[in-house]
Amino acid sequence: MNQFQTLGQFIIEKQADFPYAKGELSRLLRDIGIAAKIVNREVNKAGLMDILGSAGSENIQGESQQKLDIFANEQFISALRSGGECAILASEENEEVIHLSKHAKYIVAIDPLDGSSNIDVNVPVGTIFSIYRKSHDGPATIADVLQQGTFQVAAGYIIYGSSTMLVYTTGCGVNGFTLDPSIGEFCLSHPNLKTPPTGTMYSINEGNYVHFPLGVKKYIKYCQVEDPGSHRPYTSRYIGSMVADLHRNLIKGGIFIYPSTASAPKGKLRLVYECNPLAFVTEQAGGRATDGLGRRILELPVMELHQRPPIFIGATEMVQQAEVFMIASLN
Ligand code: P6P
Repeated sequence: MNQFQTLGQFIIEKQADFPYAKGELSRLLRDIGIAAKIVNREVNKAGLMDILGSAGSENIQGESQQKLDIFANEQFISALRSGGECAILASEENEEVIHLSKHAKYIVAIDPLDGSSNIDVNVPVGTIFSIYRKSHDGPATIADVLQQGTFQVAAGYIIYGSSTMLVYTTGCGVNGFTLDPSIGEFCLSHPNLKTPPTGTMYSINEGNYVHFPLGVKKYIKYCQVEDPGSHRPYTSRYIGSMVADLHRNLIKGGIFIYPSTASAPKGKLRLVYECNPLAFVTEQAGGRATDGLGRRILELPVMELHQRPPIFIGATEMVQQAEVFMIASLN
């Protein structure tokens, strides 16, 4: 007997929190949930299908596209097109925005399958999404996608891991839903999810150490120095799949850092598709997300679709401590 509330029941119940809501956002979240279930099915059997490996093509980022990247992208485009509640879809896999329903009032930015290079080795991957309201009357334009993160109406992620979870916020806290394959429904498993104020895990690709800013190097050493009073040395945990690293840290407490590196002088992770949605979720869960110098990710001006900032995200006290080293090391 399933005693959990389903995503659909929860969305309808919470719709009452928005007195002027007419159901469009509820239907949009439903459409994302539907596509996520289809993607989950393929991710879970990827090893059995001719759907592993590279598609032999590159995305707008110049990254090798995996067959599942393309499949996932197509599923979200299809679900949002048929749902009719999305005016424009900006996908990390596409160079141009995709115009869907002319009279819809919502904009969606999505990374359909983040971390997909990990699929062939069975490491968790994820979908990341952001929802904005069209900022004007008339047809939606690219300007509607380039909105500051504080204007997000909703944001969340799906993690395809040991179980499949959908975690999202509409600005009234964070709730997590676990997919019950026996009934094909996302069920409320993590109500009012809060991240611990501090933690003992730090996530960063230390292979880039020599190219890190001095403040990051100093913070890494701070994490590694023995200090039983503050539970140091911390544990290093880096999966290389942002949704998986973010989700673990959100639940257990930790910090994820992707600073500037030699190959990514401004950072690697995209402001629109990864940083803003995950920053919205993290802040709503009581955490902090900045560029390492105290500027909230959500307040960074969005100048172009594939913009990349440094990101320090996770437990508030850990992010603040890293910022102390970053600011003290500014030349
Ligand atoms: P690196 C995956 O390619 C991704 O976009 C994120 O999911 C992940 O956190 C990051 O890149 C890993 O990058 O340079 O450490 O391999």
